[in-house]
Amino acid sequence: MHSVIRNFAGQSRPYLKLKSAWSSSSGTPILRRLYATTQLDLPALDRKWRRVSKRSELPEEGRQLRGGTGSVAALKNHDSQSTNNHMYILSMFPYPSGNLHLGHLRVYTIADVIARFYSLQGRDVLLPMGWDAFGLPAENAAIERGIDPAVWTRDNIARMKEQLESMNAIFDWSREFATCDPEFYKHTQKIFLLLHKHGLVSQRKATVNWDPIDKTVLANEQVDSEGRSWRSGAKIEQRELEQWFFHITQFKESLLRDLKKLGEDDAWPERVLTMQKNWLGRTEGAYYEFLANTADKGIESRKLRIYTTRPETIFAAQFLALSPHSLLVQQMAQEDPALREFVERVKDLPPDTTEGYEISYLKATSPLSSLKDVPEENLKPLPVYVTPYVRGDYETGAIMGVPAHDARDFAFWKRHRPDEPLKYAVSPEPSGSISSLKDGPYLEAGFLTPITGSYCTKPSSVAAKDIVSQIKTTSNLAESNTKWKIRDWLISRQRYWGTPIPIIHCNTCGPQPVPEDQLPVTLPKVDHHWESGRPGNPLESATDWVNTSCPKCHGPAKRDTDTMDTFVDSSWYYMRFVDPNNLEAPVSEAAAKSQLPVDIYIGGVEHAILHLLYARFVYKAVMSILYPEMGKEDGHLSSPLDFSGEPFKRLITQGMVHGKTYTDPDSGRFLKPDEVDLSDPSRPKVVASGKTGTVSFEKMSKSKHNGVDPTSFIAKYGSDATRAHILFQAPVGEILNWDEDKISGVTRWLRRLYDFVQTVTKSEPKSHTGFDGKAYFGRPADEIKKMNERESAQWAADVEVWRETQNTIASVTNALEKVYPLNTMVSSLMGLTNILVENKLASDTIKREATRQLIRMMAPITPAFAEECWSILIPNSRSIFAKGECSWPVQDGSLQFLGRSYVSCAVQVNGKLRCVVDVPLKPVEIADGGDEFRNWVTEEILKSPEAQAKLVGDLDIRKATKVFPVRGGAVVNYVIPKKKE
Ligand code: ANZ
Ligand code: ZN
Repeated sequence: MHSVIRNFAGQSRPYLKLKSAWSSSSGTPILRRLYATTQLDLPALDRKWRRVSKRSELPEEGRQLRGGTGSVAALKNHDSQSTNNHMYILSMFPYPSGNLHLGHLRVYTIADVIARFYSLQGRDVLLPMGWDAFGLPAENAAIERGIDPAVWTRDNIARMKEQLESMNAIFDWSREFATCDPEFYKHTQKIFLLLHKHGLVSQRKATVNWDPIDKTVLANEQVDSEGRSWRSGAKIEQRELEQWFFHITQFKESLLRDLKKLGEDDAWPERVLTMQKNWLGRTEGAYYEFLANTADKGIESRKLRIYTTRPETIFAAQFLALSPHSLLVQQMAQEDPALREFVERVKDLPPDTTEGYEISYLKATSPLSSLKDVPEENLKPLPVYVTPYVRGDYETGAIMGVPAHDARDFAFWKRHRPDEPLKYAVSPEPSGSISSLKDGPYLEAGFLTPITGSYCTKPSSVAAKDIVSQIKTTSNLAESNTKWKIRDWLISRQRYWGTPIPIIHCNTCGPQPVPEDQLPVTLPKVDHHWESGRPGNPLESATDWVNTSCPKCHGPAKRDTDTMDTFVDSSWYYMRFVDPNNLEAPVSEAAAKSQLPVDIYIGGVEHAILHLLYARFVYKAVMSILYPEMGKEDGHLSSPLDFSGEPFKRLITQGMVHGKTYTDPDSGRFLKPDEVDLSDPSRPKVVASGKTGTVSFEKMSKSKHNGVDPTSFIAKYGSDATRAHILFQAPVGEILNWDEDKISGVTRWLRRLYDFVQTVTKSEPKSHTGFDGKAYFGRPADEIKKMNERESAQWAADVEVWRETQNTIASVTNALEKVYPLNTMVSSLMGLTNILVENKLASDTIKREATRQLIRMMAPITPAFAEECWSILIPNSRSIFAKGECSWPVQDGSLQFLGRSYVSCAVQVNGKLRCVVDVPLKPVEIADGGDEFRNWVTEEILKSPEAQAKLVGDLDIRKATKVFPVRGGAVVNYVIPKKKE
């Protein structure tokens, strides 16, 4: 069949290529086949529908696509909507390196699929895109090639945007911005000043890596393991410089507290929550004072202060240990030559050493002795050791040794007191029984053991608090202490390509904020600097720019020449997308309240710590100042630090994309594409040696020659197949091993479905009338019975197809809601396609309706393909995505009628009716009338008690030599030869 090619805007364009019906052999064309087969040209389909959607977008939404910044007209779409219908989906915005890679393609595909899904569900979806455009690579390119970083960045953005467009996503480009746009960084500066005003920013001295050749500050990543600059090779110096800090530590309590909320309903991955928690690093520890007594040696008895993070284990303390560097040890060493010698020998040993020296004349009494009813055995004075595994520069330089609960203490104890039994204070058993504990340390928390007297059976954490507070009250020999690992965020960089810090330094008035009406402080042009290839921060030498007047006293003053860490830009960009053209504020109250926070945030797990923590902090800090009602259910905040709002409701972390890598089995060398012969894909041959190359999947990199260019891949296979391939190959959260060969499964699927769609339409009334599955399958029992008798095969097929359709709707919707199992969405859709295509018996109505549902479900993944099929199915439709035209399918309530229902089967033996029994509807996978069917139906008949009773002896249908099913199994006639007497 030669299908008529429908085309867009009257042009004749071969979206379907004709496979040559003529093939030439010995120069003479011969007619090989009567009909040409059609072939789906996916890339052409892409181009067609991208053009269509571009055209239809413009007049309708009134979009004025201005390059770079968004338009006010586009805003109305979102801003006027009620909050709860709004859905903000965001993928982490890219750094404009100039090249889109597969990691980008993967994350944006996921985002777009989810966005299209919610849009089909009638939600008002926001899917913006922008550029994280400040940062070092642009500056390095500038230094190396003498071009302005702004120009380099703009070029890259243009290139990447073009590449991005080929993936056919519904990004709202009207909101596009780059963080290096002055319109954007004006507000980055405003945020800086807002935080400054509220005491959340300050300047203080800090140590930085200084490159004395390039005269510049380096990030830690730019210093190699030998302490040399990655660029100049100079030995890095540590310098004390004035640096700007954001006081993230002030928000540490709420940053920790609110992780709980993010953990509900798996909104954020457990792994990310744990990393954030560890980064914040809250530990509740305590100081204990032990009493060191000495008989002789003339050292007065004195207090020994130790630090512990497991205060409840004090009951199991079996020794004290001091650092060789501690003051007490230094003092004692003067009187004790053996100790002096030991200290000299061991003081620089590594921290895993078990070397130790017992100070035999020193014994320590535990502060537990100040408590009543402490079991006697805990009050024996403890031996005191000196050992280098106790550091002199950490806390008090002294510890209590708990061999039963600490691995280092255990190793030490085993060496020095091998015969003394361990004392356990904590047990995994709620009863506190230690019977399950072997002769080794138990490192976890648990329940206190009987040796702890009245604390027995208490959980570790509770006991820890109680013991410390009890000792504190009775003797003041304990003090609780909470520590945090998180430090203030150093945001200043001695770099050009970043947001200038909006501060003016005046010798008289000190640092002054740049007045609001002078924002943004824009970066000066310093082309001469790039051209001259000079190192260092060009802002310092831009004298016209640096020299200014003090906003307060108007005397001569200088601008701050630092710029902000690019993490500052990405800590708030998601706020800007909901209000990209606001000149006054980073984001207006109305936009913030109706559209923030982000509903679904998608990105790489490499940002699990810093970016997400900074963004959470900046959101809390800025919103608690600007719109505090957003951070408390009842709208009242007792302190800004209590703000409970979070910027990202759900976080989806996608896995990496690994590339197919070929290695020479002899040398282990990575092979370039032209060094491998892939003519037999199952056996990659090393060209040079003829041996079979080793195949593995590795992180993509230039050195492994395993990179894949997404744009050329899309050009070859079309964006639809590429998108489906990406999703199909791995669950969203896991590593995706990119194997080009595997896309053939996807393209075959699309082709097959496309052919099927065309056969379905042929038999078709063209109007799109609603189909009511519940009424169709839930019709009265006697009618169903009649259907079964007349057309049981067709009815059974209808039931099967519709049941699969309904189940697919449920599983696909679920996969889209959960996001991580999107790979199963593709397989469900492929499964339904198979059932539809292979089912020859279903009625036209059901085939048509099921196909419509299937195409609607495919729309988020394969938008152009779905558009094309939809336009064939519903020729007068505007677009499968047009609001009101087509919504996301929901189950129609027919499933209750689609359980494998039974049909009555009249069983005849040798032409005579013997019984009528119920048998299930024939599953579609069993072909009608074949041997498989005969065996199946015989087994089903014999499951009925009536058949079992009647069909015995001569009537045993298992002995039949011939079986004739009639009307799809409504009647089955068995021929059983009579036994000869
Ligand atoms: C008793 C104990 C029992 C400990 C137990 C641990 C487990 P962080 O988390 O790194 O702060 N410690 C204290 N000061 C030390 C020093 N100067 N040099 C070496 N180790 C020192 O570690 C705190 C824990 O490290 C403290 O808690 C202490 O050992 C040890 F089952 O005290 B612990
Ligand atoms: Zn001044």
